Amino acid sequence: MLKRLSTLLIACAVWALANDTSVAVVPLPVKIERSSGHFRLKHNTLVITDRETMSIGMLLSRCLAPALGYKLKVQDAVHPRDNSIVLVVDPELARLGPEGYVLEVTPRRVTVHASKPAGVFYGTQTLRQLLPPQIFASEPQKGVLWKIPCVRIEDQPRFAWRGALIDVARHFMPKDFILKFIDQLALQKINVFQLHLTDDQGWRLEIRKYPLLTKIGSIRKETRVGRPRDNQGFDGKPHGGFYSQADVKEIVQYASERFINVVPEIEMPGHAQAAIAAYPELGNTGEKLEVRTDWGVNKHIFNVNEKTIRFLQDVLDEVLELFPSRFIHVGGDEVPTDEWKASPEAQARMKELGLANETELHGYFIRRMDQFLTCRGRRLIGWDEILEGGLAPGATVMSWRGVKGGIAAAKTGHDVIMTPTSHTYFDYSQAKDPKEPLAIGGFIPLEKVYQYEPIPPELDAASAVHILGTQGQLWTEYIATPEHLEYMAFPRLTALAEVAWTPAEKKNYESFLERLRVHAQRWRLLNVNFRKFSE
Ligand code: TNX
Repeated sequence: MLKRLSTLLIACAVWALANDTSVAVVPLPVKIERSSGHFRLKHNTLVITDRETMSIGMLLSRCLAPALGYKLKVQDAVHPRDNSIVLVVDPELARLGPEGYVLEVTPRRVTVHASKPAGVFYGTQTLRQLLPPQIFASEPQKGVLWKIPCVRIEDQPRFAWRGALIDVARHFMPKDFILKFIDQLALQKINVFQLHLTDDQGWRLEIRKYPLLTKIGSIRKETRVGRPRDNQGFDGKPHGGFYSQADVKEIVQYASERFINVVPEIEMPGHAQAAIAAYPELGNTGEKLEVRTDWGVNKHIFNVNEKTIRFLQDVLDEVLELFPSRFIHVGGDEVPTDEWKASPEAQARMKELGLANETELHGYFIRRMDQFLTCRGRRLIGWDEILEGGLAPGATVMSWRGVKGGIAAAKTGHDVIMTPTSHTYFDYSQAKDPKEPLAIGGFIPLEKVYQYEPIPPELDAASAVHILGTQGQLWTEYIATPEHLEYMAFPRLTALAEVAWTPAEKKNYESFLERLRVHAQRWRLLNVNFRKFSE
């Protein structure tokens, strides 16, 4: 009898803890120990930092202020005291890696310890999610007690690369929205933000040496309505926009304060029509092209002249000045070689270089960029097509056409980011409801993303270390506004954030949905247009 009663009690306690939405943290931390009681945040609670965590403390104070109605004082102090949030770097915690942290909440104080500032930052993101959801409101909340449940959380990410990509080339997204999106990435502990800056339909980055790239290349005269095969014609309205170098500096700075690395992508040798429209000598035919108005793979690509290679390296020089990222993405995907086949110049070049075919010429092109970037202390990334013409020695591969490319690259010792269309393309539709907005195709519902496992079973442990992580893609052919982009991104990107952060054996879809329901309250207050996920 007694035994049964105690089993029942334990079951109740487990149920209560499992359903304890006061600890609704996404992505799920590695270890949470809950104890009774809480810490109460008040107007005179101090944020105590060391020199390295000062800016993190100020950011925390700033982001809590709108809902609190007051700004917590931040002090660089040696001794912790009661009624404080203590943020400290502690080399003793090296076992948790550069992004891990320990967060302890007792009735007297909150402490975040980590071996590096990044870990402290992630501890503060967890802390925000331990507060009542109203903390995400943009104006002072009356009558809310700012209680933080007593916990000890020990946490660290599974993968080093937890990414999101926005294609700002097909549809430009304003800078202020990009900053808002970065806030969302930070909250979910995503640490890589890839900006797809150039494509056939638009060049979105100011390059001082070649002003026509944006003067001509950033505007297309109109856009295809619907999908090409539906033949609904064009909208007759110009579309444009680009980031000035000052905008980029602001974006990169804003992201770096949130421990997010912005990876720029400059597409070559395909997806190049906007650049060729600006500078026709970069093309193969001399034909005067417009910035492309249609979608789909395009036959107009860069030529392989030394002058064009120099041009692109000049562009990269400015890109390297703007983006401190060690990884620089050069695209490399979807390169039909018809123009190179038809071009006497390209054929002569192949002969001179002793290359057997156009695929090898593509490989040569990418290797030239790899050498250039490697000499400057950076690392080249490209889509998995870069494997086909002989992989450049320093290259990292984004495996998008399934996982085969990723497996092949990892087996030969190259680093890989897993970005397969099967699970990480958030431009694909998320429900079969006819009321869903038009999507490019595909079907990737929330649970499918959640169940994604980035390490393919084909890899042994030695090769698996080359899988740096995973990334969600938001291609924008059919996504014209920030609201629509948020709708496609959330909550699927949140599911992928948990895939990338939480140990596989700790993942649980039911628990995720439970926590997501609380997260939805945060999104409402933050004005994030997420898709409802009642399923
Ligand atoms: C393929 S992913 C592309 C993009 C498109 C996307 C649409 C990749 C490397 N290339 O150019 O926008 O499909 O889903």
